[in-house]
Amino acid sequence: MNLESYIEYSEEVLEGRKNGKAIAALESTIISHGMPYPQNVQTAREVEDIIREGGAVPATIAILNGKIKIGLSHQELEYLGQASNVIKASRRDIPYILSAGKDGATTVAATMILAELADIAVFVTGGIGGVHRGAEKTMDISADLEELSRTNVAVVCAGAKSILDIGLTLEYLETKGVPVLGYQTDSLPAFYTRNSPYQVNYRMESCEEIASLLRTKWELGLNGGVVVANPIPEQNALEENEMNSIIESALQEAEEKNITGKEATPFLLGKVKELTEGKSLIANIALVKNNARVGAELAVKYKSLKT
Ligand code: PSU
Ligand code: MN
Repeated sequence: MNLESYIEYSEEVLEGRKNGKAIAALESTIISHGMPYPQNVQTAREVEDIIREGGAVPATIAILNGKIKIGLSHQELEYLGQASNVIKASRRDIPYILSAGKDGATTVAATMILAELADIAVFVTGGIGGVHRGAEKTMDISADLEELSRTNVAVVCAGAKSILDIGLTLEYLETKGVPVLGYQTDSLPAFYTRNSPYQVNYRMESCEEIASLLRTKWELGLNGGVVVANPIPEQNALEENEMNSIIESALQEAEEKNITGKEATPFLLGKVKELTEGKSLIANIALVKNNARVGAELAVKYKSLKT
């Protein structure tokens, strides 16, 4: 198998690896399908800087021209932020995009796969996909959950959005044996808000504790990911009742327009942004940055345990 022929590392990642630094992965669907230009590119750059300030090396992951990119240059990031023909890439899309020489922006699922290939254990994002509301009829369950069940990467996120059925998402993760950890919280955060009606499995006070759990899990051969749920900062959180009614109307419109499959999540995110008049975008940016702080620290702590 000639795995390396599929992968291109950025200079920064190669250099960091040579110097024994911790690396934190970042996804790219959030750039191409999750936020508008130019805020997407600016946020991606600022998030990378936060990872650097935290002592780790950022590796934004995407597929460009049929090559797996572990770390993007400024030009590549700029391209990804503006291009309109980038495919939202989950597990099932990777072979097509690589063999056809196309561009793909990786979801949580695909970023986990490629991070593991590149031996990166910690990955920072905004929110994970999950079981959609009404999934008992539509069977819309994000491939992110399956990936969490099998791929050895910790995903630092702000919980799951209430465009999803958070309760069913937790049930699914339980069935699949995925630990859901709360970073300094008992309640599972719901992305725009710090709390949901659901509890995390285990509250963790520090990144040391989380790093130790990761090492234990993987040393035992208990394959699969871990959800590290980090609540949005208080000052950036949105109002719960307002968000609930906005999400209800976004879901209703998606149903009326019969938006399904991979289009569902980007449509819902776009609608929420429209209906909050951009407030959701500001919150989204703040929570990703907050996750980058925790992710960098976790990457550094995990690396120091392993060596
Ligand atoms: N949830 C968010 N923001 C996002 C996504 C999910 O709050 O940007 C993106 C992530 O890339 C995630 C993907 O992996 O959407 C899930 O898509 P789907 O529901 O189609 O699996
Ligand atoms: Mn889906």
